[in-house]
Order: sequence, then structure tokens, then C-alpha cells
Amino acid sequence: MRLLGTTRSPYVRKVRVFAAETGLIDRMELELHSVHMAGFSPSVTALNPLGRVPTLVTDDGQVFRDSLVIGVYLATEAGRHDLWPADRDALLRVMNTHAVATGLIDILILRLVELGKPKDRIWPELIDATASKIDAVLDHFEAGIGELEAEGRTLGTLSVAVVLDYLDFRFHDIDWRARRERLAQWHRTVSDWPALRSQPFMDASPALAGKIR
Ligand SMILES: N[C@@H](CCC(=O)N[C@@H](CS)C(=O)NCC(=O)O)C(=O)O
Repeated sequence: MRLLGTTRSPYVRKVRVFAAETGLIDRMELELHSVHMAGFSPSVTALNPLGRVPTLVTDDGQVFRDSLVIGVYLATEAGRHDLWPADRDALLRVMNTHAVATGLIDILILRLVELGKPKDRIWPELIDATASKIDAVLDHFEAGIGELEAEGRTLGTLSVAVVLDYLDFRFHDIDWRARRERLAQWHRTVSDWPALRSQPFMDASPALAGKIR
């Protein structure tokens, strides 16, 4: 399998973590492609009209174009119904957890992109709105920590761990642990999960360090 991506994208890291968790990482080759909203990579666009990573090409030529779609493919391929349950209610819980975690990634990327603009083009109201939403999502996780614990290891909770790691990776100015001791403790515990440990964020290209790619 070929995974088109980067080592600094949170969406790609979700997939790398899912692949490690399912044991399919050894069958996957990470092909580095730097992409950006304001540009595109012809080799990514040839496979994914959105021009986005992660994009996965399976050994039998199927192409999957979103981190959740790839995650479901990997979990079902590996027969891991604990990660992506067959039971309807359990599945809806995992999907909800996943949606909030990945929605937070979307908000963080939006914030990075906005902050990357020349100062006179930054929209301050948007920066403020992202700050409120980041707080609200983190408070939501803190309040629902019992549910995260009960859910165990799923595509949802792995995504929560990835977005918390992403805050540590890119947002040193956001002290997300303050006032959220239970979430911080949960994060410390899950950070020991082998799939998360084995697939860290990396900024491989010093020239691009800190850029949103
Ligand atoms: N919903 C997609 C989002 C993927 C995404 O936005 N990836 C970013 C990299 S961090 C990207 O490719 N951005 C380039 C673009 O949007 O043109 C997923 O979960 O895989």
C-alpha cells in the first residue's frame, strides 16, 4: 500500500497511528508529498481531486481519500471491530468522538492558515472564534472523560490523542492542560499506547519547519 502524506499532517498521523494499531503499517509505504491549500501537488491531485493528503492506494489499486475512510478500510481489513464497532450504538459513539476530534483538527488548521497570512490580512474575529472553539472542544473532552475512558481504544479515541499531540506539536502558546487535569491524565495514559508512540509527529524538512503542510 502507498500512503501519500507528510510526517507533520495531523490527518496523516491519524492514518499512520491506525495503521500501526491494526498491524498493517509494515505493508504501507509513506510517500512524502508536501501539499498546501494555496497550491497543489500534481501527483496527489492525479489520485485525489481534492489535492489532499492522506491518500491511500491499496495493493489492488483502490484509492481512499480521507483519514476516516482510510481508517475504516484498515480496521475492517484487519478485522478490528473494537476500533470500528459493528454494533450500531457503539459505532455512533465512536463516530461522534471521531467527529469532534477531527473537527478540532480542522479548526486548528484554519487557525494556523489564518495566522500564517501577512498581518494586515489576518481576520482577528476568526482567530478569536477559533480560540473559543478550541476551548469549547477541550472542555467537552474534559467533561466527558468518563466516556472517553469507557470507549477504550477506537478510531475515535486515537483521533483525540492525535489532536492533543498536535496541540503540543504546533501550539505551544495554548496551555490546554490548565484547568483540565483529567484530560491531561487521560492523555498521559494513552500516550503509552504503542501505536501512538511508534508514529510521532516529525518536521522532517527544516526549511519548512513550522509551515502548514
Ligand atoms: N478530511 C480530510 C482532510 C485532509 C486535509 O485537509 N489534509 C491537509 C494536510 S494537513 C491537506 O491536504 N491540505 C491541502 C489542501 O487542502 O489543499 C482527512 O481527514 O483526511
